[in-house]
Amino acid sequence: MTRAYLGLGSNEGDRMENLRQGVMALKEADGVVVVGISSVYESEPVGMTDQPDFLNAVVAVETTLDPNELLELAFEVERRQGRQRLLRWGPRTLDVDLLVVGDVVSDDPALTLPHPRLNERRFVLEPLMEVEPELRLPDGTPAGVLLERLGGEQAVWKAGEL
Ligand code: X6L
Ligand code: MG
Ligand code: MG
Repeated sequence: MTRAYLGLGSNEGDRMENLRQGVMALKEADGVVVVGISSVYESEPVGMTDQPDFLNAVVAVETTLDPNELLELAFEVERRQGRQRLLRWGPRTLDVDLLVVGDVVSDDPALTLPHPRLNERRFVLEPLMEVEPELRLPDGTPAGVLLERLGGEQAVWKAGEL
């Protein structure tokens, strides 16, 4: 079994419902047991700023899937929630990102682990720290140190529970 952390995001349609359906789909998937769910956090969009605000959450799972199988599952869950890929950083009903998968380190462009921009994103680190305050990345860096290193530029606020 491998512990993995998945980042969920939505800024299109019924955002809370999209996150709930995403978590339900993960709970129903073979080879995955959901062991932790963060609160839901709201924040302004990063990257492409002219789009609706996001809701984000982090889910911890125990899985027998390998990273590529987990990525396929993430795409399938997005697709089931009606995600269309029109613009790279554009609005989405549901985004499911692999943040950390066990101690896997990979620079494969199709699946970089840990997630390459994890340490720049408060909307990922806040819920990640809530669900696993003691988490260390494969290189030993505590996730809490990454959060402390972030400036206060991006506001992220709690918006509910799944
Ligand atoms: C310069 C260039 C600075 C690009 C930042 C940051 C690009 C984040 C993409 C960037 C840059 C992203 C979410 C979001 C997106 C989300 C919130 C992305 C991919 N996803 N904003 N923006 N939550 N709040 O889930 O993360 S697009
Ligand atoms: Mg994302
Ligand atoms: Mg994604």
